Amino acid sequence: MSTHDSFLRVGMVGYAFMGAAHSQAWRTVHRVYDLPARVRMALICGRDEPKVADAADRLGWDGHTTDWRRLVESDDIDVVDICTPGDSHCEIAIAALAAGKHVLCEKPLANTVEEARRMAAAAATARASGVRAMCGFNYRRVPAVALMRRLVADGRLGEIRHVRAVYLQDWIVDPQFPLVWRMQKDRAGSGALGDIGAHIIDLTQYVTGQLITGVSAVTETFVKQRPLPAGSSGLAAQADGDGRATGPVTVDDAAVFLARLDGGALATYEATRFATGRKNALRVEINGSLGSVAFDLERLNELEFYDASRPGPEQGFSRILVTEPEHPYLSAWWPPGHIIGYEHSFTHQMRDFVEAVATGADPAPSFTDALQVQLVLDAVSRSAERAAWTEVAPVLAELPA
Ligand code: SOE
Repeated sequence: MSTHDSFLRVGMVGYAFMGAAHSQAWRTVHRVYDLPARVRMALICGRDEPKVADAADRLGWDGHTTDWRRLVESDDIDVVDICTPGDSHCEIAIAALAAGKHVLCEKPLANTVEEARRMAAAAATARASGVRAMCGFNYRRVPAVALMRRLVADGRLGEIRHVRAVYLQDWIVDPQFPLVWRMQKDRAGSGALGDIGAHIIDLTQYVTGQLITGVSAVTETFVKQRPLPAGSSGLAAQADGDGRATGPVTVDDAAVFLARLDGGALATYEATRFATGRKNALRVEINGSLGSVAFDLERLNELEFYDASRPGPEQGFSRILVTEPEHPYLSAWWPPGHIIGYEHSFTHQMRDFVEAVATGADPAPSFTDALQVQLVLDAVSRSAERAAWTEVAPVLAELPA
């Protein structure tokens, strides 16, 4: 176990939305759960010195740096947490693993299959010396999602026939919303597909235990040119009718696809940033031969369950309030009925990661699991380009022997 005086010393790269969410979880996790190692928030890294100094102070980090290489090579760091845009995941993760640091990397794992493959290979090599790597698909750790998985694994749904998953946001409906990094292919890899589609791909595969084998997809970029963000450089600029500098949106705004899963289920997926009025609506419904479950992230303390084995007159969807101590992750929180929120999924993620690292177990999802999601994303993009059914390459073929 690579802990120091039973402390795991964390260095985090990035301090925006995900950096803040991860910081909140690192601050909390060993105070909520009884863990084999406590967490020390040692070092935070960002490119802008005054901003990263402020972030360190605000988010509770002991020190800050503008040099991620210094962070990954430091003898005083055990874990590197990567919360940067996708274009730097591969380089930072591979350097950190080579330096013997355990790595937690935000989703999607990388911007391309080629990068994800190199990351998974580096993680496999590092694992031989006890170094662990995990990808941050935090929604796996929502208690109601973990309960769905348990119900499926216990056979309560029988044979799974249908998976219906959507992830709907609306934050760029306004065409004047600026061309931030999430709309640039070289920074983000893809748009709604990789950012939020990746979540529903991972979540549905996790819950059903089935992998996507092929897809038929359409994608669309509804607003093709947007105003440049203040202070941006390096983007190919044009001018709009009012003389403001604009640049091209190089990713999808929405991706819709159907899929086959290897256990025989049929699935449909929709990921969009143009669902006006829908802020962060991740919804999943799964129908099996013996029952169904339905989950909505905007009501994350609840799970709808239809149990077809109940007597006819009693049948119907029931609403489980997922706040009991027997429910996944909840024994350490509040008394039943005292609900939790979005940030708890990250605390649960850190709990599982710290436990795995400190006890020498493999955390999940591994980089190989995340590579498999990347292969699905890639198949979706290629299917949309070719307007044709596209098989998902098997993940093992992607890894070196
Ligand atoms: C995008 O808007 C985003 O912040 C994703 O990047 C996160 O992964 C998702 O949890 C919420 O939406």
